[in-house]
Amino acid sequence: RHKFWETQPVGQFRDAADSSLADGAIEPPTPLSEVRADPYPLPAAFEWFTCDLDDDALLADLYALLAHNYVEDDENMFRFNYSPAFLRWALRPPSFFRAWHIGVRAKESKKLVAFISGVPARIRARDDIVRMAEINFLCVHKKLRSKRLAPVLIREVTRRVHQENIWQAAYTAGVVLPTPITTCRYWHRSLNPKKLIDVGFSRLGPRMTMSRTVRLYKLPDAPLTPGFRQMELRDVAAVTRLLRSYLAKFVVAPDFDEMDVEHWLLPQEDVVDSYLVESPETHEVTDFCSFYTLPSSVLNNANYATLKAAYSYYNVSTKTPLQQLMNDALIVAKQKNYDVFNALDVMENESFLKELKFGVGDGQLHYYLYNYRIRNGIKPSELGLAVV
Ligand code: NHW
Ligand code: EN5
Repeated sequence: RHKFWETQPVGQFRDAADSSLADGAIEPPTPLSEVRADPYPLPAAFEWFTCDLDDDALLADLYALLAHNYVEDDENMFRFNYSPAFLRWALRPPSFFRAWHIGVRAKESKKLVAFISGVPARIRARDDIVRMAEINFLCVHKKLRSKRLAPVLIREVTRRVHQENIWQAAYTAGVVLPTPITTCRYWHRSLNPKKLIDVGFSRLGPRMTMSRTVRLYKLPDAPLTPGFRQMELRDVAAVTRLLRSYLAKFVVAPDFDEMDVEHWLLPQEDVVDSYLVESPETHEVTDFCSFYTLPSSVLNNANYATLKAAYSYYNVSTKTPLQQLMNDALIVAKQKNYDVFNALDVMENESFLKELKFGVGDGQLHYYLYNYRIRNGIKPSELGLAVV
């Protein structure tokens, strides 16, 4: 049934009943000298191409490949539209490897037709901190689908990860593969309900009028919590401390240091936004929230080309109730003209979704580990890892 995935060191559906299988690596590392030295063969018309994201022209090509061929919802009404600045941010965290930004081009035209990427991360599973690759942006041009190109891309990124002596990976997908460690639901909070209804992202509820709907989702003009402000460079140490102690509660979570926090959480316009609460009395940083910006193209709509979406990222509350903190996040997102605020049911998000008028979406996000078993999986609320 899964001709490719059956050959890979991932939890197989048939292993579920086998209680002799322990948590941790599924297969041991091999000596680096045994890692295949040359790239996997591609069909003759194509060639491998390591992408240099410093190069604006290449970045524009990658942007275009994804904007036209990346993930759509199940009814093909919307397609993720990651911005060039976002792609640079997502693909160049501390200690990234250029060799893990892998393109496939047509030999003749040099047109970019497929892509896969990895970035390094330290991820903790229970009490085991593991060097991993986070794999993302797997994309094959629509005209080259169903030709078994994806397994070649996956084998090639695996080879290049192995060359760095890294043997595990984390990834997410909207499709079911062998075997998710957990399955999350998307929730959506309307900020601009009229536009969302006009583009078919949401519907007018039963017995609701447009004006009642607009009133239902109305938010204050400015955040309510005293001391709520944007995160700055000088906050990196305090935010790292807050986040590290918070993420310790989850079964699977990243092991962030200050360099990671500076990269992943310091605000960058239209890429990532982070806010914190600095106590007006003690000047202590007590709470933190963040979201990233991922617009979607609206396919086949005469009035609108894009939907501006914010995605909940990492949030930590120690003094301000999480619900109040996230309400302030909704308020600033509304001020910044986002149409919708999305969140998964990971971490403690269940505690505010219903109260803050999020509604459940039709999409799911499955989380996976490569060459690492977590018996019986975990609940979304035990997951402390957010990926872009
Ligand atoms: S999930 C987003 C993936 N991208 C999209 O959905 C974009 C639109 N779709 C496409 O571009 C985030 C194509 O449909 C793709 C498949 C390229 C998805 N993950 O070439 P074939 C990520 O980027 C399997 C993994 O004929 P295609 C995470 C499928 O099950 N596998 O299909 C990426 C089948 O295998 P099976 C996927 O439609 C994580 C085989 O591919 C998959 O032309 C990657 C069919 O290939 C998916 N999303 O191209 C894994 N979708 O065994 C990383 C399909 O069932 C693993 N497949 O026969 C770790 C590696 C590093 C390890 C380091 C130690
Ligand atoms: C790797 N980082 O399906 C990610 N999105 O619910 C790759 N639905 O936007 C994998 N179908 O429910 C990504 N509106 C997997 C997700 C792929 C994209 C996807 C879903 C998530 C989505 C929307 C639009 C549906 C359009 C028709 C949806 C309902 C919102 C409504 C708002 C008001 C209150 C009730 C809910």
